[in-house]
Amino acid sequence: VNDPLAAVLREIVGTQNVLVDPGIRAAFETDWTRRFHGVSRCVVRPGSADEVAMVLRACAAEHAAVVPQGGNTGLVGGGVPRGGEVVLSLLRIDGIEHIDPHLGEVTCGAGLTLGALNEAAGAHGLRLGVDLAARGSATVGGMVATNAGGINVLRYGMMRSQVLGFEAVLANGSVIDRLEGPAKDNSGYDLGQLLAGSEGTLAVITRLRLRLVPVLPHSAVALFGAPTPEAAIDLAQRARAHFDDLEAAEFFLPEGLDLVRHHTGASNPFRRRWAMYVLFEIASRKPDVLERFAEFMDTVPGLGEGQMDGTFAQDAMDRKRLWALRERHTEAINSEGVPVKLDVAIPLARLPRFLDEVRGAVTSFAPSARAIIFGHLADANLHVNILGADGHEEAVTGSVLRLVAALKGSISAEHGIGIAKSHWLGLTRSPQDIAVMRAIKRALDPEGILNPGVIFTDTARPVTPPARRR
Ligand code: 2HG
Ligand code: ZN
Repeated sequence: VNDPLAAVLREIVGTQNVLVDPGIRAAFETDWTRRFHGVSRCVVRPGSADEVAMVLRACAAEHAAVVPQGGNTGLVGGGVPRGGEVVLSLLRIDGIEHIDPHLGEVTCGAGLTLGALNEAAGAHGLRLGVDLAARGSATVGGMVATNAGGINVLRYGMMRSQVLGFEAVLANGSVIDRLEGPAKDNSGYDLGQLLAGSEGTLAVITRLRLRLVPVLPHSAVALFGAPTPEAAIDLAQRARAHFDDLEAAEFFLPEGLDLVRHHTGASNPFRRRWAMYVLFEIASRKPDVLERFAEFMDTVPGLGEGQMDGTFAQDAMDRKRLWALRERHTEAINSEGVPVKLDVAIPLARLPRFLDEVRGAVTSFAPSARAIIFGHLADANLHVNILGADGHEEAVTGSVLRLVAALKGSISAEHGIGIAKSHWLGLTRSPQDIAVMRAIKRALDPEGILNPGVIFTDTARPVTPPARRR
């Protein structure tokens, strides 16, 4: 309470926007899974880029580390304190400044949630091209900072593809304003793309100009049960070739379906148990989506002959019901315990081999652990959630990530490195790669104030204890 830094911050943002009460801070200090948490020095909630700049200058003067935070929906520990940092919450910078319905663009604060953005954009028949299950809480600033992926990547790309302009504050308090001007701009380095996926280690994003896409009025969702992963992959390839308006191709496995059904009370859409479930969504301006799904089903070998099964949603409620089987995996898993969450991508052709070997990779270090696997089939992006690995978290993580590296995959497809994967960065990024990344980090944040320990383990440093000076 007598921390002199908190006193300085109060002068900048107002007393009510510096949170020191442990009970009030708690929501900012623990991640969604409960796996990552730490006590912060305080939580500061600036209301503008200028205030962010003053906050960062004040923190730099005290050598106080800062953890930028959006909606706190991250899954790799990159947005919560490790212990002793100032949490810089962007939630107050959440204004919608301008929506241009003709250009399909929005200018808004970094702390705006995806849900609130889509509600406002929806009035103009528009939405953000990135969508994800955490839409109610995830903020656009956090989504850019982590280059979020989600369920529509195959159609619209990841979050970096939506960035048309940005405003951000560097660790030394200087404001970079690249909000306006033509999106088509090759006059030097693209700093917005550098910040996308930088996980709060290079700058604090304060405002964004984002591309919007049309809300397509007609959509159809189908769920298939496939006898093998190979058959599921073949099905996904067929759907990609068949439809030019495929916007999601997701998968889950029978253990995950059981868990979601147990957690939500949903019924099983199929009579028998399949090795892999694949969910597709198409969306269009034209109304013939159901007919086209029916046509597609006619082209799938084995369907209707008992070798594969498929069902499609008849109305919006049905679509929601099918999507829930996929989207409610995360919460169903959380209700069973604190999972080790891995987010990997595997070259599509090696995916069956990965699925064969991953359980062995887990149980060899944690015999009673179980892996629930689901994700984005079109992106070959698998979410490997391990329950019951208590005490063996690091060993299990290493074991699975080494398998991923051996198969030439990615150890973090869309969630980022955070602190959860920082020890394993070298598995898939070369020393030369990492040297360039470190040089960039040093150039933008020479004092190592911003999110120390995230991405690179050894940028973590002892945090200066409060109360010196003055
Ligand atoms: C999803 O695809 C999210 O639903 C969360 O990326 C994945 O909980 C997870 O592991
Ligand atoms: Zn995902």
